Amino acid sequence: VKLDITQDLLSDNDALAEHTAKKLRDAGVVCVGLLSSPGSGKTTLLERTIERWPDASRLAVIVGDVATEADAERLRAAGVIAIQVNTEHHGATCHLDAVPVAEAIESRELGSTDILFVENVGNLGCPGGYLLGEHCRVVLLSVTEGADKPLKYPKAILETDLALVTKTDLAPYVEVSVEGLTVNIRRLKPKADVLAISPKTGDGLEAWLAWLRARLDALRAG
Ligand SMILES: Nc1nc2c(ncn2[C@@H]2O[C@H](COP(=O)(O)OP(=O)(O)O)[C@@H](O)[C@H]2O)c(=O)[nH]1
Ligand SMILES: [Mg+2]
Repeated sequence: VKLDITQDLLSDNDALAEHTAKKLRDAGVVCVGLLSSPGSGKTTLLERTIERWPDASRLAVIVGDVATEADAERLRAAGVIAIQVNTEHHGATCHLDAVPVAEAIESRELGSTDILFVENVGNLGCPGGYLLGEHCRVVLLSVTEGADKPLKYPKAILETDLALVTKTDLAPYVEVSVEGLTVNIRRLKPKADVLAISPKTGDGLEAWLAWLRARLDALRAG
């Protein structure tokens, strides 16, 4: 007899993620998951977002890495509550699952938060399929990774609500165009929402902030 243990574990994970998503929705908090390869600029984007959000005290971040507290420290320095999850203490996994996220919000007063970001462990493959309780998911694809990555990691495109083509300031140096990446994203998902940004120069950040505000408004409008 072959038992599908993976399926059972995943359905437990999904049930907990659903509980987290409901708890956050009831508290009026929109939960935005960020997914990308290591070094695509997730934490940098959050730092620039925190600087620009009208009230940084209304943002919070749960950040996953295999080891170190480095990203949580960067985010605290930028002015938000940041909870670091080190996956080496959760079986050294290359992605977050619903348990540490649920634990992180368990004892928190959520009413004063607008957006809870969940920065996943840097990886375009492993996080696919693991719901955490996010209401929407964003994938970052930096031009420095090459234009082919959407095609190689299709789940990262298919399971997300927005694709951010990042580090556009570096496009001329790596000979990858924003258009080339966008074409490959849309080969998988013709109607994908795509924004081109450079957290370094600030290009595109207004559109990103508007996208976030629209998610928050939609959640609160029910
Ligand atoms: N040139 C350039 N560098 C960037 C940009 N965004 C992030 N970086 C750099 O990329 C590196 C990795 O960024 P980080 O935010 O730590 O990536 P994470 O691992 O996805 O959280 C850092 O050295 C950042 O300064 C960008 O838009 N342009
Ligand atoms: Mg990071």
